[in-house]
Amino acid sequence: MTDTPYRINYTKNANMETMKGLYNAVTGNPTVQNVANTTAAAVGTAVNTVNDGIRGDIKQRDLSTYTVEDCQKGNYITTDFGTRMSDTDTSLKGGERGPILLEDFHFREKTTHFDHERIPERAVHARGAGAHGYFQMYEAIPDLSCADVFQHPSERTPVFVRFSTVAGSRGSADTVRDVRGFAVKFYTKEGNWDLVGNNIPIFFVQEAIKFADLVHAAKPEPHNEIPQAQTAHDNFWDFISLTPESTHMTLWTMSDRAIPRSYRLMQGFGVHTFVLYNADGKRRFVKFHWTPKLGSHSLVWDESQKITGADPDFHRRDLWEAIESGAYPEWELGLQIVEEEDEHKFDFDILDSTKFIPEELAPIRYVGKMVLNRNPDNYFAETEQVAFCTQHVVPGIAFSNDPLLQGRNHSYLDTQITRLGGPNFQEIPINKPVCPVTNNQRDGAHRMTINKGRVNYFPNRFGCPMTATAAQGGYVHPPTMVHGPKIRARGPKFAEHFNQARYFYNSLCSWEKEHVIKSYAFELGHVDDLGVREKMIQRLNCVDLDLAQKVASAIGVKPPTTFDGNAHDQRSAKLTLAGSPRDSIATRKIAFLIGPGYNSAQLKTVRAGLAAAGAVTVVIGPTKGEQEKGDEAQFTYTSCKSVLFDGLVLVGGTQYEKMSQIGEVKQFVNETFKHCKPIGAIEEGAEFLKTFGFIGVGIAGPGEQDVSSQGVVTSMKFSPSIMDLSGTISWGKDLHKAIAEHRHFERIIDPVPA
Ligand code: HDD
Repeated sequence: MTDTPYRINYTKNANMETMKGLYNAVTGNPTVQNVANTTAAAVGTAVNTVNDGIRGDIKQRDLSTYTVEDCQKGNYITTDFGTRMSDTDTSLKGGERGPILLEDFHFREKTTHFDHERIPERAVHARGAGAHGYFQMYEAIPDLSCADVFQHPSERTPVFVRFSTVAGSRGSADTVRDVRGFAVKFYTKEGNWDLVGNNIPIFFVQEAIKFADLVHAAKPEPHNEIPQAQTAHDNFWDFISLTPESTHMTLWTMSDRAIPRSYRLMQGFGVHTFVLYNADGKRRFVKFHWTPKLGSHSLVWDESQKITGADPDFHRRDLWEAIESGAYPEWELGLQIVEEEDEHKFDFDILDSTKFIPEELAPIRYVGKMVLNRNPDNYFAETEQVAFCTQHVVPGIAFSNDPLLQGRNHSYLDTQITRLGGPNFQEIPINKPVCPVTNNQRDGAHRMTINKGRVNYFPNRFGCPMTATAAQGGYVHPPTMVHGPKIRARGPKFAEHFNQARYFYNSLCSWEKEHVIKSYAFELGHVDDLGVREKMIQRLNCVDLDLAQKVASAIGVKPPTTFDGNAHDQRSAKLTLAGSPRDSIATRKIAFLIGPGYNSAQLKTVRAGLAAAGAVTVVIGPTKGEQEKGDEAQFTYTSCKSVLFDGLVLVGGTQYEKMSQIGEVKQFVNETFKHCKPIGAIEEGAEFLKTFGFIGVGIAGPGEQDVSSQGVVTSMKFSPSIMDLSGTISWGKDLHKAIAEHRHFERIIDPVPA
């Protein structure tokens, strides 16, 4: 690999020693080990030349010193300690048919390594996928925070992000109904900052001390370890029904937010109220928001259940493929700021993580963006070994007294010690900061650093390493008043649990409400204990009477007749997924189902038109590979399912009477419709679609105009300009709109068999 220059612009503590240390720590480059005779300016120039290419960032540079090229072609196979081996397939035996000898050091070493290759999976969030990228500010915000990561719009801070589900094991499916983890590690010049959030802005419990109970209840039941990666069981709802503060969170997890279409198409939230402080020590409260550029979109429940079988790696694959194809996922970082003096002005407590701060009360200011542009080289080394800790902060970012956050600050460091085998996990390449680590920590399992010298304590007669003042970039906890008796209690506003739950439910559009009702009906329908089901209906009846009644009727509980809560009508247009941007079809995956006689010109034209707008097109034919007119099919009717796509196109020419005899084809079309996805059809394709008799859907007939109805876009006349988006109307334009809409929930889908 060539020696790419990269950026270090360390202004805050810009003395020569720091520059040297920083440079050497990051590069490990012997040619610049001694820069003592060089001027600071020269070092600055040497390291300041920026290469913003994918592999040019400072963290990638650091990681590359540990990276070994693929397969090591041309090398001989060796033992772990370097001895070349003549045979790695046959063990050393006492005679061809005799016992294996203890002397076979190669067999023993290879097998012993294998025997110890697994580490404990994460206690929660075991299933995940990660990616590298960068964070960049739009403008500096020194008024809000002195953190260096927020000051330089011209610079890119490397990040590593890990998305995850919560409840399932490492090998569980991606698309289960669950909260999604959204953990971001910023490799800043002042050390690592970990923002360990979720895709839902609130949490189940108010106190960290309840986390173990929550997770025990959510995980598979202890006697038989069933069910995997789902909360549809007695123990979970038993806990929830007895924990009224959780009601609000379950409204979110029963909503479509818990079945995202993609990690790329979901929001992220820091959840807690954090604190930002500036160079003058002025503190403000902040909530962090990640908003995806392509909008927030979800699956439908029937579909997500089917994907768990059709492609358990659905989200992992989606993230990987998007990055490999150059369609880099992007989010904006938003800040919701609350002045310190306004801490108590809300009717909820901002320290209570079961509440969000409505945007109407504190608008979001978008200050930067995050782009993920590189897949990991090695899943285990990077995504599995990455260790996020909420307590990893940098000067300018601090904690509020949220008891959930305070407790998390203990738990994350603690868990890594078990998971990663000791206290030196900060030396694992993916966890290493890009700035120097200089302290008196020594020893412990797997210590990599060879610290020279006699001193491993402080103070010492050499005064090293020095403590840093705030002006020297030291973390000085912003002075904060702490008062009150030592007491196991919570603030008085923590006692109210249902107002925001109702606020959220009020804000949902009609199809979102219907999905929430069906989700509760599904989950509680798996609960055998009648007492638990009854208790849950009592909880829901503190949120909304109609919700409680409909769920009760579905789960064999007597529906309540009068509402038991505060019947307020507050709502926000910001909380419905229906309000998310719907103007792009970038990265949507569209299937083309073709059969004998298909029209190749139509196929090519429509594919090219969709691809030009950023969509991914996939051909499904009777056989894999080259088709009768030379087009390539990536899948066959039997090797893939409709649930893996965002929409379907049926071009003309195909002898659909033959296709209609094939069960998989009929299921494909029915399911696409049932899951409310866009369907485009031309000529014979439109006629074929008519045979399905979808209720209320208009379809173009012979000699008729193009028809776009409920996301079904049909035309009886193909023209080479059909995908021209510049005119006022065209089939292509309507198809584009239907795909951008993502789902068409106005359809009547109940009678559709699929
Ligand atoms: Fe947690 C992992 C997010 C509450 C204890 N948590 C973990 C991960 C995410 C979150 C995204 C996976 C990180 C990764 O990809 O490696 N957790 C949250 C959020 C919470 C939350 C948004 C509430 C606002 N967590 C929470 C509490 C505790 C924990 C209250 C303990 C008191 N979380 C853990 C953990 C994990 C973890 C057991 C498991 C693996 C790990 O930390 O590294 O320590």
